[in-house]
Amino acid sequence: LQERAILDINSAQFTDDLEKARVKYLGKKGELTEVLRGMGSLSAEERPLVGKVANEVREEIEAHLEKAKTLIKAKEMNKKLETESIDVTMPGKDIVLGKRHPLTQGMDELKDIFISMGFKVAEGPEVETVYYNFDALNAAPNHPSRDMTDTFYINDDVILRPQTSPVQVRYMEKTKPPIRIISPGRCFRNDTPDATHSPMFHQLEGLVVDKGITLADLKGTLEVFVKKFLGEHTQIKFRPHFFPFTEPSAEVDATCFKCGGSGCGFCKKSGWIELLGAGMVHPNVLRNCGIDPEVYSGFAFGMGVDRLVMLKYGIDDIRLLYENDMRFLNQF
Ligand code: FA5
Repeated sequence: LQERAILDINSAQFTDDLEKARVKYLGKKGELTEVLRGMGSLSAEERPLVGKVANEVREEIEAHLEKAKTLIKAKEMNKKLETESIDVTMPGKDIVLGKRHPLTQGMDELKDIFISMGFKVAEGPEVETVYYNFDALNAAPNHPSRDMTDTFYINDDVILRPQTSPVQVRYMEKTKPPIRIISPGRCFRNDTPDATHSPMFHQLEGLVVDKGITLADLKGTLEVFVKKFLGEHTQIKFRPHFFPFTEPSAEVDATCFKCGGSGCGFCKKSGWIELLGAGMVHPNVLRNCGIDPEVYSGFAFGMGVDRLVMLKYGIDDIRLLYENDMRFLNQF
C-alpha cells in the first residue's frame, strides 16, 4: 500500500492530482483508513503491531505528500511567472479624462467675471408662472411673446420659462435694495431649431437696484464685462429697442471679434455682433415688487449664453452644443 501511495504521489503533476492521492489513501474512505477501521476484528496481540505499522505508513505517506506539494507549488509558480509576466517596456493604456462641456466652461467664466464685480448668484424655477414671467414684468395682456407659438404652456397659468427675467421679480419681492445679482439658467422657447436657435438654451440675467443707479452704470458694467469676456479691444454700442420690463431699453452690440469692426463674413460686413438685451428697470416692475421707484432705480440685462459661447469659441451651429459628439467636445 505504501509503495503504491508513494508512486501515485510522485507521479502527480498538479496540486489536484496530489489531493486525489491523499483522498485515495488517507481520506475518510481511503485505503489506509479502511485498514485502521478493520483493526477491531484483530486479536489483542496483533492490534498494537498492525497499529504501529499503519501509523508508520501514514507518516511516510504524509511526508511524501508534503514534499511533493512543495515541489508542485514551486513548479506551478514558475509557470505562472513565465506566462503572466508583464513587459514593462510596453506603452501603457491611455487614461481617458473627462472635461467640462464648452457651455459649462463659458457659463463658469461668465459667472466668475460678474462675481469679481460684486454680483451674487440667484436662481429661480425653470417651470414658472405666467404671473412672474409676464404680468409682474409689465408685459401687456396682448404682448406677442405670451403667444403659444413662442412660449411652452403647461396650463393657462404655468409655463416653461422663456427667459431668466422672472428671477428679477422673485428676488426683488424678497430682498430690499441694494441689489446686485446675476441669474444664470436654462430657458425654453417654441423655436424651430436652426444654426442659432435651440428650443432649450441658456441665459444669464443681471439686475442692479439701488439709489441713484443710471444708464451710465449699465454701460460701464457691460463695458467691463465685454472687455473681460471678448478681449480688451472690444467696443460696445447701444441700439434702441423695446422690452416691457425696461425703459429705456436697448440691444447691445459688440465690435466683431473676428475683424475688430472693419467688417467680415462673420458679422455680415457690419463690424458689429448682437450681444444682449438691457435697459433701466421699468417703474411698474419695481412697484410690482414693493420697491418705490421714486427712491430707487435699477438696470437689468439678459444675455444668451449659448450665443456668447459660440462667439467666443467660433462655433457656427448651436446644435453642436447639444449633440454630445466627442469629436466636437474634445476640442474644448
Ligand atoms: C430677453 O429674453 C430679455 N429677457 C433680455 C433682457 C433682460 C432685456 C433684462 C432687458 C433686461 P431676448 O428675447 O432678446 O431678450 O433674448 C435674449 C437672448 O437670448 C438673445 O439675444 C439670444 O442670445 C438668446 N436666445 C433667445 N432665443 C434663443 C433660442 N431659441 N436659442 C438660443 N438662444 C436664444
